[in-house]
Amino acid sequence: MTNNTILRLAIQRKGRLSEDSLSLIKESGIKFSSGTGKLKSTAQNFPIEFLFLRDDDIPDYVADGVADIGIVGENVALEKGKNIDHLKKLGFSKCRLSLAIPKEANYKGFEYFQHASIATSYPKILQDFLTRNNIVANIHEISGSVEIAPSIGLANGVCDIVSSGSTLLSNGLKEVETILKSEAIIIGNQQMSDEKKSILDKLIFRIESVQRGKNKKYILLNAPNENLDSIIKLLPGMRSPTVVPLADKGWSSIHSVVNEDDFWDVIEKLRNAGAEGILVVPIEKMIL
Ligand code: PRT
Ligand code: ZN
Repeated sequence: MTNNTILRLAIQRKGRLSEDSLSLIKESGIKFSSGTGKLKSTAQNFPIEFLFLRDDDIPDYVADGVADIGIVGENVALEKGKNIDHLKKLGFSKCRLSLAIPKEANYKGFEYFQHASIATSYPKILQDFLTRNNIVANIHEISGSVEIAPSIGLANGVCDIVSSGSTLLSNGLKEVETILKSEAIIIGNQQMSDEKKSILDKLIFRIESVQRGKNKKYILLNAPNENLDSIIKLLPGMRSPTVVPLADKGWSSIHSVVNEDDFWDVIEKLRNAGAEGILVVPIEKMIL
């Protein structure tokens, strides 16, 4: 770097986003110390500084420029975020924001919520949703333990984050509408300098290389030459598979990259097409 510009990234200090946020940074080859209790840390080999904060505070800090970028759930970015850019989805901390009601209640549609009272920590997202669906309801904003509101008579329903659904179930509630599907995202300040933007581009390039590798596997296999054509058809590779002759005459080794999702399918077809000695290797990073 020719100047001293540093990008400030706000990360959740302790909670569901922390571990995956830190792993992503580490997998991107950025070294730093993150001892417990630290509020700030500077990377040793990349112009970036970390602020460790409560997730609810991150959108404001980013909007104000105290931090340049931050990692939060989309639910928090939408609820608390004003004047911030949503820059990149990160694929972890997936959950949904849903409406739920007592499990014995009869649900026929949104009308259930007409003039009802709903407890939530997400009044803004909920109000937008209700307005879009022409529902007038009474929103009770509470900051925690939203799921107990119906059983103590505070509300007819809740609007809360759901992951496995077991919290709703154990509180006698059933999920009836999904308002938002959420995952961790990078949010950004809208007035970043060009120097900061160029550091951000480098960071995102690294993150994308790591993410791409995560959904792929590198595979190596041996096959008799007469089966090469049919095997190559099964393997897309980055451009096309690499084929290397083996010392054993009439045999070749083939190297390629396959998608995690169609992996078992492809392996089965390869075996049927005469492939042997198949090795599967994780990919750390994938640069296109
Ligand atoms: O202390 P700080 O304010 O920083 O953290 P926090 O307690 O506000 O947030 P935290 O760490 O709980 O969650 C951070 C983010 O993780 C959320 O904003 C979501 O984007 C995401 N996330 C993913 C979740 C869940 N899964 C989740 N299951 N956030 C909360 N929950 C809670 C939910 O509120 C409910 O109480 O888990 C319960 C439901 O889980 P299931 O599996 O029983 O359905
Ligand atoms: Zn929070």
